Amino acid sequence: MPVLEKGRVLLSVTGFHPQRWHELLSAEREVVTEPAGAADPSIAYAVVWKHKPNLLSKLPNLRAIFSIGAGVDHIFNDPGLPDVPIVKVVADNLTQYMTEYVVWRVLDHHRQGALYRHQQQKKIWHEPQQRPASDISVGIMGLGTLGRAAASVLLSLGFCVNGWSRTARPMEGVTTYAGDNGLIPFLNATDILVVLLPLTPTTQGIINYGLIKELRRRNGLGGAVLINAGRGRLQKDDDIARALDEGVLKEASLDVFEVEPLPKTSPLWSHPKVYVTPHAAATSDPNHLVPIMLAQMSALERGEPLQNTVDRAAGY
Ligand code: NDP
Ligand code: OXD
Repeated sequence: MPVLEKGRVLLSVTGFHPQRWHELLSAEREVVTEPAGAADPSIAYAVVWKHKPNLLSKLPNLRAIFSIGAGVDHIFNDPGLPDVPIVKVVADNLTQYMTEYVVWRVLDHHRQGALYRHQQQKKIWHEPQQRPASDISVGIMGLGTLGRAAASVLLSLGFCVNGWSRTARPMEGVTTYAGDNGLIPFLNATDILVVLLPLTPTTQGIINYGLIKELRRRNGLGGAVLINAGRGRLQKDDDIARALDEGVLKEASLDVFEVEPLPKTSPLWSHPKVYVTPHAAATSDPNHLVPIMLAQMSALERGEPLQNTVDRAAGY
């Protein structure tokens, strides 16, 4: 016996065409893309990606906001955000995509992919020295859902793995560090830095020149490496370019940028030490995610609690 009436869904996205999300949500629920009037009382749920500011505060019966992505910074950009639960994406296939991206980029740097691409272009037949994965420490900044999944595959490949989180997050086989006091020791013990942090007021701009300088530069890799698949505004694009040019960083793989799409004028596009992907590390697949959202709406209406809600004070 439901304790709440079946609610309608507002689908509000910018930056891509939401047709497939609309079709799949409509299989079970009435879906609207614009509220009817200022205060549409029929809408119980909002499914959003970069929705229009102050849109949701006008909905008097809103029960929950569902983010289309694992990151929820786009929701906190709304100055009129209503005080209802926010649900983030936690889904096996998105986690798998991110693990693939992280392992792909770590292996490419570890196995000197950039050097081989250069050698092939120049038709150079030369075998550089190979080192075991156990010589390399990969440090994962953000040991949450995505960070832990990537850490366990990297461990199985033989890498040493460090993790840094806001609160203590022990993980077998991983050397973990937490909070402000743990940051410098974590960086000093890390050769390849993988950033999987959420963007919050605390983490904005954290990947800057000063932080990069703290990374370990041992013989193994021939220099520190940065991989950012978290959010672009965690990093200072110019500081990364400077660190690369000065040799403070050997190489970088960047999936996210301060401004997206990355402006054509950015030197990162053509930097020989940078591997650019267009915010594509882990895509949100509606075929996989909409059934999870619909199940959560039905569960709420049966009186069950929502899963994977955001801690509003922490901002993620
Ligand atoms: P989680 O919320 O599960 O994990 C976040 C981790 O970051 C936690 O370990 C958390 O610490 C840590 N953290 C947060 N704030 C701080 C801080 N101030 N200092 C230290 N550690 C901090 O998030 P997910 O793993 O699901 O996702 C991570 C991010 O990945 C998303 O927010 C999104 O921005 C990005 N993303 C990017 C995609 C892409 O395609 N490029 C796709 C999907 C996600 P604690 O464990 O103590 O809470
Ligand atoms: C996400 C993303 O947050 O795609 O899921 O960036």
